[in-house]
Amino acid sequence: MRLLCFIIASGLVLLMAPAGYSQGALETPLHINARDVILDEFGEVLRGSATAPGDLVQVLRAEDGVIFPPAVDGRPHSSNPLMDRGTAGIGKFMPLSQTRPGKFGLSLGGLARPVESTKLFIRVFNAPTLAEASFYADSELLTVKGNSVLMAGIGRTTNALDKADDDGDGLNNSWEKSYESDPGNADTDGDGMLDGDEHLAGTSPTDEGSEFVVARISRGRLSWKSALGRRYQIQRADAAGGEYVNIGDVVDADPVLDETEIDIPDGAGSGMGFYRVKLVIE
Ligand SMILES: [Ca+2]
Ligand SMILES: [Ca+2]
Ligand SMILES: [Ca+2]
Ligand SMILES: [Ca+2]
Repeated sequence: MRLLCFIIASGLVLLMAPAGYSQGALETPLHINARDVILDEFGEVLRGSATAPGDLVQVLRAEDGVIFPPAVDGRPHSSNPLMDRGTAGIGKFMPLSQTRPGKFGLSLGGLARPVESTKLFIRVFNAPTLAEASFYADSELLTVKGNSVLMAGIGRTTNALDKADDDGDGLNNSWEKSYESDPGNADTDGDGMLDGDEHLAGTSPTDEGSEFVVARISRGRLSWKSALGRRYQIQRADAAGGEYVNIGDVVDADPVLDETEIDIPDGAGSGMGFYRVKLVIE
């Protein structure tokens, strides 16, 4: 009788022990969730759904508590090994009803559950595989503590895997991959504007119809294709081959439309000169 009481008592002690001590006995999986919607380098929500997990998510160990950048091909640094079952996709474990997920949830259970005090972080890529990826983002350093759920803040995948600019056009190799432009040709679409300049202007480096042109002059108003956040300077010349001079102040792009329209400065009317719009690079 005395022995039986002792066994019950020790069982209670085990259950009431701190979570870190009892985690092995309880076998509770470690849950890791994205805190916010994750955006890619273009500001678009990362792709993937509950039924078809998409862009690549990795759980990496930070052995010395240090996060190192990946290699050019996306492989993790040797001090940040991929954890057992530490691969997932955007959309995993998200409710089916969620139409714009951009998040993930994953669980590491059984033998894959990291032990107490393990330091880890989440790395998210802008594509489902390393071969397709060009940009990534890392969460902050996370520490396994009892049974608490780890909430990973990722932000945007704006870290370039390949920062080199092989053709010197101002666009690094990662952006060339994102745009599907040619990393060995400074003006991929041959429209006279360098790939890097097209990136700054918000035009497409792979579409010769997407360049920087005056779209319309009508009744003393000038309109052109513009991109949010860009600033422009209007210039005028008396003849097509003449010298262009700045007229008016620098103009901010229309914040809503993909075109900006203004009164032609200095009261110059249509047909009285040649105009062009220059992107202001600051
Ligand atoms: Ca380039
Ligand atoms: Ca290029
Ligand atoms: Ca071009
Ligand atoms: Ca173009």
